[in-house]
Amino acid sequence: MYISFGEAETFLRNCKDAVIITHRNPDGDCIGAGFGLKDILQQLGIRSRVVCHDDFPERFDFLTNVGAGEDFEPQTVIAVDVADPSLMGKYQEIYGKRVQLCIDHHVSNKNYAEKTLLRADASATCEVIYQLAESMGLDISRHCAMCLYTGIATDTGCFRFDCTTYRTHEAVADIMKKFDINFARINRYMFDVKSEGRIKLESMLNGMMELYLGGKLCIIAVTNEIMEKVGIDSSELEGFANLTLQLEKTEIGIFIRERENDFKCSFRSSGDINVSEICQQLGGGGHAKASGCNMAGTLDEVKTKMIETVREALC
Ligand SMILES: [Mn+2]
Repeated sequence: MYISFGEAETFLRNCKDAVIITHRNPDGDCIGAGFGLKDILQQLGIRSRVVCHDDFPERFDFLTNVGAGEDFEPQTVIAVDVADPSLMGKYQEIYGKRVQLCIDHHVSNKNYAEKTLLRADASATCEVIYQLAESMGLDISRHCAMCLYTGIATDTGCFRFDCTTYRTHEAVADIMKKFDINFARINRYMFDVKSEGRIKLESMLNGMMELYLGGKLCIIAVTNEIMEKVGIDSSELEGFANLTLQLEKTEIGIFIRERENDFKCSFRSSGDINVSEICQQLGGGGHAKASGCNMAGTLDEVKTKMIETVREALC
């Protein structure tokens, strides 16, 4: 059931001992939303714990160093930025069927929770949480402000992507007005600072771009072998997907990364093609301009399937 800000407020004010689930391959938005909501609950006198299938990458230490939360048997299950319970990884089995509240901004949200606060026009789940705090009349903490800023900045590619609206800027303007935070420093760590392995991989990138369908489709695939060679793990591949759209004629970019048992495929659209629809055909989902799906098989099989599906979508 989709709910309003008012209903979400009532839920939050009356909940107890909450576990907050983020998605696997955690990014700035789910980490910011998880830890930001934890702060808000704390303000309301409610204890909570943030969980994730994967470790939080080190560059988010400035948000996660408050600790994930106490150990307790949760009475409330909340998911943030999780469009589909399968994205919870190992937590799907434990909590997937009993999520009471989901806060999200993915148009492809599977409506799996008892109550869903969905704002598909929001740039980030952190923007939704900012609006929620506003409507609750809460003065958020400085740490919460850093969490929400980071989620909004990362999901908008530092306010460049299509999902950025005047409301996004208003939210961030308000945060900037109220808090003395080194935003430039956050941006530097989110967008500029890279590991040596990542720099090595980026220098290999030009040779790894594969063009199909007359250049309208660009695929970059990073295998475990390549990651091992340059010495990075998949948590450092954030932001790579956008590099598939650098060529002017490219309409769809797909960034494929190998995982243990399958391939994670991130789709980007530079124009009018809705990649969320393409990904939903492949069992995934996301946003119109940025979506993803997971595919099993060999890399060649996965690529063939991608090319065929995109070919049909381009017709
Ligand atoms: Mn998000």
